[in-house]
Amino acid sequence: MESTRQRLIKILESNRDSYLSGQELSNQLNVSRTAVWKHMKELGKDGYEIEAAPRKGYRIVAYPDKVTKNTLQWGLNTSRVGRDIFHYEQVSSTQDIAHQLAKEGYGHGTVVVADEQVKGKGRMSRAWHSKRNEGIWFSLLLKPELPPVQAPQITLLAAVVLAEAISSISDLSPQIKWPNDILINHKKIAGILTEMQAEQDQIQYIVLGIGINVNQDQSSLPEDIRHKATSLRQESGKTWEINWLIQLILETFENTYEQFIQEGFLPVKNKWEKYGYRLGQEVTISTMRKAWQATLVGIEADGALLTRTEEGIQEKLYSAEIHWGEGGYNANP
Ligand code: BT5
Repeated sequence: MESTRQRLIKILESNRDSYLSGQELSNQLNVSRTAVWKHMKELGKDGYEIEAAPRKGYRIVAYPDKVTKNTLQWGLNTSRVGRDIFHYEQVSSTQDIAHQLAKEGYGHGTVVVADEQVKGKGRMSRAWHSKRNEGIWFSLLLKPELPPVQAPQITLLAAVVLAEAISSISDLSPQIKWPNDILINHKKIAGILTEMQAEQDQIQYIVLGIGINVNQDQSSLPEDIRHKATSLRQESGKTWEINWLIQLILETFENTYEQFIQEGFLPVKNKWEKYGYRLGQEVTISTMRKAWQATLVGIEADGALLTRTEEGIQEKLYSAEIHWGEGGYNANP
């Protein structure tokens, strides 16, 4: 059931160009005029700008960029992703909350989003900087009916979603650095963390964590990563509306995910390779014991990176350190 507030927002939105009197709104919503007025005040606190003209009534003039469950769900064009949204101003990590919600029985597509994380996590216990209101920090709960070996495909899919979403709204050229970093001009703009609970042959759930730097300028990125990190604003010179971006990503995710469920991994693989960083180029690969040169060929269905040496020997890599070469990611500025 939609709340009165959600209905009120919808009515105001569909009458953007005209005024609605308090009486009309009270009739349509079936609440008192005082209740209408109270809701208006609450909307104002959430950043909606509502013009109240004497004898004419109310009219919505601007939407907030303040992220709330309502602003995110308003106009969200998905069927399952984002039906349940939990928004917090500050959390330790959205991942932990999403795990908790999974245990409480929340379903596929549940979103946990925060303005700020004080203990944002990267892979292998690394830290993820998630300052207030400067980026998108969210976790998506997924319940795919797949065996655990296919989980890496979902991570690769998420990277494709981010690259596609960024390309669709800008002239920027995002690239996916294997396995899952999104780079623009060799600098990291987004990261993905996939955590899974599984039985032997079935995934119970996946918590897919996505962090995207949006409105930071150089000085608000922590010093230790400044040389290798960037934000949408730095790359595009524009400030971006966070609500709208999250909606775009959720919608792109749902479409790509549905295609993956129906058609399998091939479309994801093809798109991933379209954005793959340094694909077709030679890089240096190292493990604890040796270092060698190889050309990056593509990705495999199990998430491995396919490489080929000069002698034509193909090898699948699951983990190794890659030196991205002259002017590449991580190179000194
Ligand atoms: C990642 O790990 O890139 C996964 C990041 C996932 C973050 C999301 S935010 C919502 C959800 N809740 C969480 O707590 N996490 C997820 P990894 O590939 O391990 O990269 C981590 C490394 O990236 C760090 O060691 C830094 O070098 C660098 N880094 C940290 N914060 C960054 C930032 N904001 N932008 C760019 N690089 C960053």
